[in-house]
Amino acid sequence: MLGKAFEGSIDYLQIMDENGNVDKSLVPPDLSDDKIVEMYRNMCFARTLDAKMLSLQREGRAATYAPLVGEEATQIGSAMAMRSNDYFVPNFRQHGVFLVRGYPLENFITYWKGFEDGSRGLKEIKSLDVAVPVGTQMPHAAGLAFAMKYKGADSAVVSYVGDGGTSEGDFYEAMNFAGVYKLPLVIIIENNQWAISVPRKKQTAAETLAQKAIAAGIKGIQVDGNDVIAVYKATKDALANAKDGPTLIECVTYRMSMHTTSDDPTKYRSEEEVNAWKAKDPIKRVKLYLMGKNLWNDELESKMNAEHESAIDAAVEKVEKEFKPDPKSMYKNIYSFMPDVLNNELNDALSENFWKE
Ligand SMILES: Cc1ncc(C[n+]2csc(CCOP(=O)(O)OP(=O)(O)O)c2C)c(N)n1
Ligand SMILES: [Mg+2]
Repeated sequence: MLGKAFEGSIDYLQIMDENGNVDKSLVPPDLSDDKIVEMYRNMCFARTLDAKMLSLQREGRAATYAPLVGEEATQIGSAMAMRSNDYFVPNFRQHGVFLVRGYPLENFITYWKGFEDGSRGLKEIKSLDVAVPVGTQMPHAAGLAFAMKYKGADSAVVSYVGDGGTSEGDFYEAMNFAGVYKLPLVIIIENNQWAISVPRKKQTAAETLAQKAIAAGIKGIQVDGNDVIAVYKATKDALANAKDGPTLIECVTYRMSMHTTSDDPTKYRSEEEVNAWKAKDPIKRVKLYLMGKNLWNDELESKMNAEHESAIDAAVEKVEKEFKPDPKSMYKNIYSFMPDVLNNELNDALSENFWKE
């Protein structure tokens, strides 16, 4: 006989469309208009900070930087749905999540100037370190979720991975493990359509990335990642369900800028594609919504922009004036102890007067 062994489907969620129209029946009850204003402010802050980091890098005042522009709704929507007792496991692009979690701006700037010292303070915001090796954060996230369950803690783990990261073994292993043990893990796929120069369609023949959840036996949903309300709702629902197991949320968004400051996207993608996504800008639609309700205007906008710029400028000035990097610190944060090989290297550098003390 030939029967059906399994049948599955993946829902798609959009609550606010490109013109700022909202499907009220889907808005979470706790999401007041005041909170949407806060979302808007956070998204704008993230974009302003992003532009500043880019210009600092171009002036030689920051290290390699991975811009978030275009991905604000995915980051702010999910971060604002997290509870203070939840853990956050980033890759390397979730600057907006760091901001919402309350990571001090000075630390953020210090880190992206290339100094590990900026990572101090991660414990306070319940975050793991930035993970540049693609996908390696996922088993860490699953392990952390396992620890939460083992301890009976009222906490979940919200982890982030790119569309490219979903092709890594680490991604599957983490999701599989979390499914088997029903761990309190929320996996946000920040599908920005590109993994450096590799397009989304080269990552998998599957129609959605969210359907990978089906194979792991966990919940999965695809969300308009440029819709901050949809991302908020999906994350909140996943967290509410976390005690019963993991959820995979694919946020469909777009990397409007370069992969990092060492990349030139004009070499591999068309202007038409970028322009088509500009029409779906995650910030523009929230502004249209708020203006339509008389909750926002040009005066508030310029006041907000001025406040954001001066807060960022003040933090940059403070870091550049006060932070004195200790070159020896690069040896100190790799192992819990100093292995001979590093110790010898450090001593050689010191004896050769590699750095002025
Ligand atoms: C294991 C590994 N392979 C390759 C790289 C080089 N690399 C850095 S980011 C990146 C693309 C990641 O794409 P995606 O997961 O979609 O995240 P995005 O950068 O788009 O946010 C690659 C290939 C790396 N850092 N680690
Ligand atoms: Mg990507």
